[in-house]
Amino acid sequence: MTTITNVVLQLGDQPYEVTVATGDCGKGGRRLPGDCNLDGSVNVADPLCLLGFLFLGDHDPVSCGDAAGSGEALLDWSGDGRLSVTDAVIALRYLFLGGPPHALGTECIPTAGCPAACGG
Ligand SMILES: [Ca+2]
Repeated sequence: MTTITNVVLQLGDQPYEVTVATGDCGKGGRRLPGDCNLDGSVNVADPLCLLGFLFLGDHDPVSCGDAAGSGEALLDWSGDGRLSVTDAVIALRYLFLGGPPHALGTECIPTAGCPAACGG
């Protein structure tokens, strides 16, 4: 939800009225890259969730948007624009072998067209 508020700022003798928008501002909800099961954390359940989606027809974690930072990009650990078993392997290497983190980082990011699934 976006809230629009008019605020008057006094700079010296001059008042300035500005409009401030707070909330999601249309960017979508915030999600954690790699959090396939949308529980707000990344652990072994997430690469298993991705494999389930890819090979078993489990729930669809990617259909909430297709722009950068959206559902599919959030599971694309390699950042090559495709979802494959490689992304699950990269996730497991990150979790257990000190491999590189998700291509989009390790912090919650706005996701176009997706509901929120992490803080903020
Ligand atoms: Ca998770």
